[in-house]
Amino acid sequence: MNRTLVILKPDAVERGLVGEIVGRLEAKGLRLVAGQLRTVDEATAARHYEEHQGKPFYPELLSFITRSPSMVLVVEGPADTWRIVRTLMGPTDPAEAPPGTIRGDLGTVMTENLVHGSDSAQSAAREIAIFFPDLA
Ligand code: 3AN
Repeated sequence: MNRTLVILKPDAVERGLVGEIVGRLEAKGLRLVAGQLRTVDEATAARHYEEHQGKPFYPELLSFITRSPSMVLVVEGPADTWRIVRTLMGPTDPAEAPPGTIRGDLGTVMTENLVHGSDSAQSAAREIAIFFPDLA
């Protein structure tokens, strides 16, 4: 079995879409391993988004992810579970995400795109260690 990190971001929690999104992950056949509703602090957000430090959208990204609670999950499935989650999420920009995907069905703008999923097996291991060190 293979694990990946999923964050239902503040917009998803604020809009009451946690059940909808978790339902899609479960309906696909992925299993919840860990889950925590938490307000991500700035230091944790900076570790998580270190690849984006210095980019023009970084300050907005940090203030968005820290503004209110996120639902942080670890999900488990077969090989390359990170890829399965990314397919369910759709592309980063909800305006381009096709219907049937989480972002395509539920989002409109890039800055509030509902969900994060690790983008490789290596990222999954790194990000699970940041949010759930006991699982690493
Ligand atoms: P994804 O969330 O699809 O993995 P990343 O990791 O490239 O996308 O970006 C992380 C987050 O940064 C995105 N979810 C989005 O909120 C924000 N972001 C990425 N690129 C841009 C951009 N060009 N303009 C504004 N926000 C962006």
